[in-house]
Amino acid sequence: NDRDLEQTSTIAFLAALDHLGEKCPPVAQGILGELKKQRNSLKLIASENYSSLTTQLAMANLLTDKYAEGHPFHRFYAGCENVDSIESLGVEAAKKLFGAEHAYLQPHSGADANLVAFWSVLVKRFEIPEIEKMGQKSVTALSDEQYESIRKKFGQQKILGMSLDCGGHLTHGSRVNLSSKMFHALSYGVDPKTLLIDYKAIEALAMKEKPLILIVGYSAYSRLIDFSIMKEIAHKCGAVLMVDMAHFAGLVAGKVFKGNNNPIPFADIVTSTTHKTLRGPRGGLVLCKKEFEEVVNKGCPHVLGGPLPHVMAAKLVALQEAMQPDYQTWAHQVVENAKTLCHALKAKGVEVVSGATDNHLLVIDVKKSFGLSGRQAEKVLAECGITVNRNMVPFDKNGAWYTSGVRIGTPALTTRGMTEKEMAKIAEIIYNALKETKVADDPKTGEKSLANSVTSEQVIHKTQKEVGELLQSFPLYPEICIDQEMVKERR
Ligand code: DSN
Repeated sequence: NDRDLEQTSTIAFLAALDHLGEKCPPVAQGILGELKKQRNSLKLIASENYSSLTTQLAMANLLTDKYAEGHPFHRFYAGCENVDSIESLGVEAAKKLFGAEHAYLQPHSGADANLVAFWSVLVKRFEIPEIEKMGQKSVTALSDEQYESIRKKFGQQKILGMSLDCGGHLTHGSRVNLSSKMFHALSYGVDPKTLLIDYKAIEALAMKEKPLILIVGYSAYSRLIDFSIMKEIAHKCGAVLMVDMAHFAGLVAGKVFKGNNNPIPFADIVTSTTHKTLRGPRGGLVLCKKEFEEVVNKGCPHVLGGPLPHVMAAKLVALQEAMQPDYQTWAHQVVENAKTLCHALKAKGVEVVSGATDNHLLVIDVKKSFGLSGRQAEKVLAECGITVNRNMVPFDKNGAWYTSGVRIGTPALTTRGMTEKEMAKIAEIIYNALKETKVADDPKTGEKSLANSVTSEQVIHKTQKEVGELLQSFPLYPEICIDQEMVKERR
């Protein structure tokens, strides 16, 4: 049956491509170009994956035409029966998969999911009590003066999250993001010696600052987090515990992160993307305790535009896929692969930030290991057919543009079927390519450049060949035959 489904998906994919080739060739060519590019490179970007064709097709249809503001069975538009059905099934699937009390599938991204969470906490813990103190029932009943007095106090509320250079996310209070403008944003880092989360230091800061929200979660931290300790800290300082599990949602769903490493039982609100380890469509979701259900369901109009029914349909497909037993096997393999890659790189003397990995990613310090900036390492690896992204290391002196690190993740290649043997080979390929890369001088200043580097043609070709050989045994979307993909040029 799964096989039939896959074939149907493939036929539909090819038909769509053919149709687009006639109606809008640049789009068909872009899709085809991306397929070819992804087939021919080793995708090691920790936040990327390969969704199923079924997931992709659920997004590509007329559900996109429907407005459905509100939430299931409670809409501001007529004719939402089909969206109600899809969204409510998605909500139930998310609750079941993660063991959550409530789920909200409308956020368009992880950043949007975080905005929904922030605004829900502000409304629930700050705005509603203020309105009650004024003897009113709702925000719309306030006088202009009353409303203005509440509005002025919004920006005085505090959040405490992990800093960007230590592995946190932009939306957890970085100065370049709205989160630091909505809130008085404070951050915690990692221990400068071990580069591990320091629970005692977080507790001391949280007790001093008493934030409204304690944010836990990361984009570039490779070790386990004990959420029971974070819950205790939040409880002691009176904060709401919000966990952004965008990076590791698939490891929670796949039962790799259990007990104290599973945030769901401990956090008041959990946010996520749906396209990273969760392996679904590009989008976000929020899970929360009952207490926040009503306010989270008002994500639109609080901060979101109208829901995307076609993407929620794809989220339902992906959530159902994540409930299949082979998903758990896949999730465990993702972590085994990351550990193997990490050990193999360390064995060659490469400096791994925080010493090891317990999840799907690792950050290597390319400055300490190879004398390169992250940008230089990222560029040479891309030329060789290996896609990674440059990343700051804790307390990085090279800043966010050049960086001193490279983040490497295994979800996508695990979806392609690779296991420990291939990871050991990939570590060797990466090490050899970076070892042979030399920093160039900046043509303007004559000093060592952070942007330019030199790698011989010979090394690039050798590495490209090794990457090609490795990829041969792991075809991407093998059901899609390249001959059938040729898009007719229409003039
Ligand atoms: N851009 C994502 C990542 O790469 O981790 C986070 O939003």
